Amino acid sequence: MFPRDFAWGAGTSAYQIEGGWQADGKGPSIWDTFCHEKGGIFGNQNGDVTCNSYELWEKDLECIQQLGLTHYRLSLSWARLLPDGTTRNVNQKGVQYYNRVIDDLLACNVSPMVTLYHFDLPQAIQNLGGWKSPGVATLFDSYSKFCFQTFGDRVKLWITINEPHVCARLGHEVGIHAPGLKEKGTAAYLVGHNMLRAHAMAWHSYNSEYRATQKGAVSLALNSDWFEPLDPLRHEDVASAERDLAFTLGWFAWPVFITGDYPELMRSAIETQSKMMGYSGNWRLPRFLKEDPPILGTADFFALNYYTSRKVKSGGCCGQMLSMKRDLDAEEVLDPSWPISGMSWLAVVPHGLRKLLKYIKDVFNNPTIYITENGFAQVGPLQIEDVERCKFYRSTISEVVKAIEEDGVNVRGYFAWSLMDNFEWADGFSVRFGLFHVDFSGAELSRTIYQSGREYSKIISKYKSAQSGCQGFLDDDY
Ligand code: GBH
Repeated sequence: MFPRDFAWGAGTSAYQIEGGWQADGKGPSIWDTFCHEKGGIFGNQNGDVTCNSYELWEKDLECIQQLGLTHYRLSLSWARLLPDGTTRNVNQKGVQYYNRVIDDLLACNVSPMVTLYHFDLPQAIQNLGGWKSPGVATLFDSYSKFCFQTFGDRVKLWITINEPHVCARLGHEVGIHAPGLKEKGTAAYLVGHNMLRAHAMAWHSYNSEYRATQKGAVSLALNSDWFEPLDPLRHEDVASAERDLAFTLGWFAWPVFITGDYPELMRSAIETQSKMMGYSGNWRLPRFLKEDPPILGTADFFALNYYTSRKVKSGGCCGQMLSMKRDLDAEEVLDPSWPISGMSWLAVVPHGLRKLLKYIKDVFNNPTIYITENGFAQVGPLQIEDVERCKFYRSTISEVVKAIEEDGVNVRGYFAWSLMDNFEWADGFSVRFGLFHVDFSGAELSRTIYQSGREYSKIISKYKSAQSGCQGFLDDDY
């Protein structure tokens, strides 16, 4: 059974849904630049308009109400609020927009969970070096304080940074996300480091300046697959799976939840590769300095984005150059029994979520966990009757029930990704994650509920009525 105050939510992010990329004084972000200049996005698409939530927020609110959500997770566009990234210039129109969203949600009895940063750095800050530059942490801290000050009387759940792993790796190592850098084996570690410093500064600011009056909670959202050894009897596979967990979840979760520093496994793997390539010492994975804000303990809950699982075996690397892949020295494969959703990376493995939750409980000292993202993609011909996705949500949520009831994991919320179809980064509009379909070919951008939206809404209302002691719960099957 779910705890009484369990959060039933759905999520979106600013660049993926808002549009209005130049409206009312918004500054450009690295995603505006990346889509307009670098190409590489499916069909040359961009988020200039996307769901146009900047103008159509009421439509989103109707969707939220139709689902019966208790929580809605959205992100703020830093450059909409602070066009040049600094608090020297505040865009009041941006403040008004988010005030309205937050007030409308609360008026409908929906609690906002607000992410400060979901991939869309103000271009002005990129021009100063972006996340590679240590100074970004101070700018992020000022932006965060501005948001706590402006919205924190009403927002009680905060995520500082969404998926530092994805920003670092896809943005600075692989280059398929903004800002599109491919500085293999170096930049991602620096970016991850500055993201942790930025997060920690913001958490400390909240802790010392706002917590007493605002009484909210702050964390960062970490994405991880569940990794397990291809052959559990092979020592190399077991070690590779452990390394993969350390490089994905551990990279950020160890510093914040266990030691204040990176996993030893990660440090030694990087050092080994540096040496093999003829470099001395561990110069790629930075160390936290005395001047840095302490990282340990800077999360009031554990926010997990889970999508899929991998089997891992040793080896599989790769060329004569430094790279994260080389450092990781592990090969990820799919189990043939796992169905694939619309996207090749997204194998459907609901039981992997249960295992990952148990792992987090055991390794990171039994934290309160919010599943801040989880979802299923549709590609190809539109199916409003999306039976596979209905099954996906049912079985995923039943795995969460098992994690709570049988493994004693302290899960406090579940956020489906996403409220509606939106701009799926490098995949543009070719991939649909929504509980609502959005008609991007029509001027109205009309939202239509998928069958999976109805299904999720039924699940929510069953659990809600069970919690309030109504009859009729016992004969349901999830
Ligand atoms: C989330 O990240 C994002 O937070 C969200 O904005 C997005 O819409 C959602 O996923 C759906 O994609 O190296 O090319 O094989 C999810 C974590 C990690 C999933 C990287 C894709 C591998 C892509 N992502 N992963 S690739």
